[in-house]
Amino acid sequence: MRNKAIITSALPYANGEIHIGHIASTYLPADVTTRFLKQKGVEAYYICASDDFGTPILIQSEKEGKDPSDYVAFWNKRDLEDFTAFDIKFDFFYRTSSPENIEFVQDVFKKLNANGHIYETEIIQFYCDHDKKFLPDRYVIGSCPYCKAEEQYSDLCEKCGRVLEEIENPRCAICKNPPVKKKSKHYFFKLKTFGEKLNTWLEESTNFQNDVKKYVQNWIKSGLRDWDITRDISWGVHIPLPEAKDQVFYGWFDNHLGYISSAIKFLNDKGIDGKEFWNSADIYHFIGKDIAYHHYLFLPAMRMGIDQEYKLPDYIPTRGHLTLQSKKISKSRNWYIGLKEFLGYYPADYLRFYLVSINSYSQDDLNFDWDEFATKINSELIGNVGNLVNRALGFTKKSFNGIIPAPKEFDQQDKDAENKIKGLGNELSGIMEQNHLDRALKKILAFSDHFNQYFQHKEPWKNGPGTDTCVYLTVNAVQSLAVSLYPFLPASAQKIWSQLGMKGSVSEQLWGSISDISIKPEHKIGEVSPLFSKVEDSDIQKHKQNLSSPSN
Ligand code: B3M
Ligand code: ZN
Repeated sequence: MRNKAIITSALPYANGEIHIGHIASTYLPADVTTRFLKQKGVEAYYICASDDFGTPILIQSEKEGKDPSDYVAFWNKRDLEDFTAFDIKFDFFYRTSSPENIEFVQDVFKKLNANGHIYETEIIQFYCDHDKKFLPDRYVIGSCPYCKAEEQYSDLCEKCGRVLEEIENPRCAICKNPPVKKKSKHYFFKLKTFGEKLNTWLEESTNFQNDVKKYVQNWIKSGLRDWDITRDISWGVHIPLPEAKDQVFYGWFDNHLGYISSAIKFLNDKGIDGKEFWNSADIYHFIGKDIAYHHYLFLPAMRMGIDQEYKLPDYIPTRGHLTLQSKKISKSRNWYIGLKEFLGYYPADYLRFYLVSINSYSQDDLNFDWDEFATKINSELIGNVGNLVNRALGFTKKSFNGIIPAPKEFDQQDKDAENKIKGLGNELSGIMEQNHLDRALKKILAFSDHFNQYFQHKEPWKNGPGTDTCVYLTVNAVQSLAVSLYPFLPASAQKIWSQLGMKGSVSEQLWGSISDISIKPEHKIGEVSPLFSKVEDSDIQKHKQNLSSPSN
């Protein structure tokens, strides 16, 4: 682990609201990790941006009669609002359509070209005589040649999931007239020639998940294809060559460069040498498994192609997809829950808690289930964590007027309890560094459970000889809980912190303080109130009903 880090997560397309599926695999794990690294004293920055270019965005903005730049500006703002409400705390949220990114992308292209990694070829493209437009990707609809499903886009059949060589009965998506074929000169990136280099890099990297590494290496073995990086549309980063001034780059050529250009802009504005920082930091790209190809092959190959002027990623944490009530999330079929909608029902921390706890560090898909959500919140978050905090602090308030008593003698149970506190920070640290966030959260729950039982055994309400030591240690355990829960549940951790009567913000506490017995006798705790409120079954039934409304 270096003492500097840049963390990114897959850039959201600027064409629709963020839903719970988006945050499970990338934004939440990246946010938890960044908060943790900051607590460890790493100079860490979480950088993200909206992904503004591409055919689907242009089509959608045209459908809504909006200028694409206004259209993406709207979603950029809205997405950031939703992320912020969910306590996803970017240090910087920018956009791939920024002047900095455009300039950077063009510069990278020129360097790749100068290094011999680009060539041009004439390809045949659909063209609409009526609209006077080339029709890439989603601009053509027709029938799938395999399963005959109608109204499919030319790049992919959503019915049978196959990638189409050539669609049947092609029609222009704008005017519905049949297109003609026309020649167009396209630029290709020589991905094929990077196979060996990529393979060696993967072989030597120790931080990648083994299963991902294996399937990426299999792709390399079965042969890589060069990438067509050109699109004949107006919305995108323009190709910086006089003969191609009306063409733009494919969205996957420019978007991941937005990680770098946004980070550099942010750092330079702070008065830090951005490039130097990038090259001396740990670089994390958090992604979902569907974009592994782009991040393990295309992205590193492009960085290699410009002599690694910007270093390759050290970590590419790759996670599976979220299903909803065991069904694939689909916006068009209205089978999804918008983040904003969810936050209208429950606090951010409920969803953060649930999603981290079901999300292993693997490609396995995970499932959002309303009943399981209610059970986890009620029995684990409230029944365990909420209970301990409220019990310990409520008792201190009631029986000690909120003043921490000095401990007396320690029996074996007290010594065990003290050792739990002293060991917690280290116990969690390694697992967090390996990105097993779900396991770390489980350990925190076990810690809390231990203290619930300890408190129960000691029966301090009987005011026997062990009472002072029990209260002293349990309140210190609550302090450990606040600091260790902070990356996962920032708002609740701050509440615990305030109820403990601690000054400042829990976010400023270093990780090492988890294992300090830092609350001393005579300390006065703050106002005590319940941290959470129960998830009601009647509400859960309503949420389920909402989902299965007739629009499905
Ligand atoms: N905008 C969204 C996705 O495919 C896409 C990610 C870009 S990351 C550079 O998940
Ligand atoms: Zn047309």
